Amino acid sequence: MDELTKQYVVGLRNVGSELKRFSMVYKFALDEMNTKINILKEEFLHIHDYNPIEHCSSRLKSPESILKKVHRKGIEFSLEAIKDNIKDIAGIRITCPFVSDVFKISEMIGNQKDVEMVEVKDYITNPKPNGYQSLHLIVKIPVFMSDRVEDVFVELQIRTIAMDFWASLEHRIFYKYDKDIPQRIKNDLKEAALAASALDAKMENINKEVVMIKNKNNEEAIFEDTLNVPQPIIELLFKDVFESSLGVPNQLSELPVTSK
Ligand code: 0O2
Repeated sequence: MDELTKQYVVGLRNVGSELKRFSMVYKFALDEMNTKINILKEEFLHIHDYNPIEHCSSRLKSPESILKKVHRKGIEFSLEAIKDNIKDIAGIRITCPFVSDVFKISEMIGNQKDVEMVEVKDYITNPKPNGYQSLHLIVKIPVFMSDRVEDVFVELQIRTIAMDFWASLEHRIFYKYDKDIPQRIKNDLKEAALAASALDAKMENINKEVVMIKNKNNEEAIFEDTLNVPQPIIELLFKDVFESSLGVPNQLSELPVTSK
């Protein structure tokens, strides 16, 4: 191999290694963000006995897709410029049962000390003209490498199952289809988005009502359980409270206690 070819091969290897490291940083950012989301999910489930995340998936933008975006946005062709300007190389999609969960998750993520909220696009409050609904967040998180800390952008798309159903099918049917689509079809698509939104509102209301019924039943069950606690134990538990605050000992004997 002559000197020039050697230099060329070494140069290529360096570029390859740099690219590999570049994409690794985004993979680590995804790993880190996924861990954060899992912790939130498990803790929320533990405290509230409820899971606000139905599904979570992540992806790294393909090199082809990155290059297309570089071209489309007229970004300078360097790793530094790509890193600064393309903020959705690492992407996470979170699907939630209800609209309120979407905002709850967004708030919990935003409250994390090492997560910087860079951009919020609320297509739920303000849907896109075609009907698309979703909450998009661009966050910046630190990724700790062996020799440096990299601040990495991650795009989070948070939406309900109904919004995701519409978006996934619309994407399949003709998102980025650059030919003209008849207005009638566009209207139908928007109508479908409105139907999905109405379904979300209905399901959220049903859920609220059922939660209220469940809570009321729980309170009644706790009250009944309390009544079933043997009288000596209740007296023991509340003796000090009654004697000190009322100055009347043993008023509890009037409670309809059934000892088991
Ligand atoms: P892909 O193939 O899904 O990754 P920007 O990212 O800033 O250059 P934009 O459009 O301002 O472009 O960003 P925005 O509005 O946050 O949308 C980014 C992503 O949201 C898109 O990624 C889609 O995944 C999704 N999205 C936006 N609009 C629609 C829509 O009308 N229908 C569907 N199904 N998805 C949508 P990409 O990179 O464009 O595409």
